[in-house]
Amino acid sequence: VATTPKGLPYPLPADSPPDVPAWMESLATKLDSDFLTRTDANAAYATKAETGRLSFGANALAAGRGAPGRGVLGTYWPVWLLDATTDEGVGMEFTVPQDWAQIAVDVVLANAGTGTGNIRLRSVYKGTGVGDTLSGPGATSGVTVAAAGQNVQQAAEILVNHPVTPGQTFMFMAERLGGHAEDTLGNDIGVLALVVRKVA
Ligand SMILES: [Ca+2]
Repeated sequence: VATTPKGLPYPLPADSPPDVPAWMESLATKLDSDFLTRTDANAAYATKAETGRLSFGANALAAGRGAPGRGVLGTYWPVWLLDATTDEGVGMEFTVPQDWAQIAVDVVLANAGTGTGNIRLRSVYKGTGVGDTLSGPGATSGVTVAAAGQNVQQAAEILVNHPVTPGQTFMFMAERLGGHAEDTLGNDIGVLALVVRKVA
């Protein structure tokens, strides 16, 4: 059996006689144009998956609590430096996209010095709509992670499966609680980015 350019079995022998009915020819052509190959489907899915992620680099983040400063790690990488002994944070706002029901947030960071120990991180967040009064955080959550080596990139999920409302403005702050008992790394960390992921 012959096949069409996309591999669909062609309902005609390869050496079709010239008197093959026109409707059979047109049916074969239509089947081929409607046929979605696995390769095409995978390509379409990859494109859609990219719409499930919002990334905010250091330059898209603003100072929140404390007095965090800007810095550069590894000669070229712009970061926000968060202190070892006081509480400091950086963050942003974004509009929740349509069809997003739950999010997770990763903070992408690096140990900015030669010290070792743990980093206590906390997320502060709130969603509001037009007419709502801006106020303090509606919720917070914290996590402790081990610091990697100096200038080694690591990611920590600091918000897990949180429900959101499409169209709302969502405020998100990533804080390092330098004064927390579990925060034992004795030098700054550098925040490279916050990555918001759609999980549902
Ligand atoms: Ca500390």
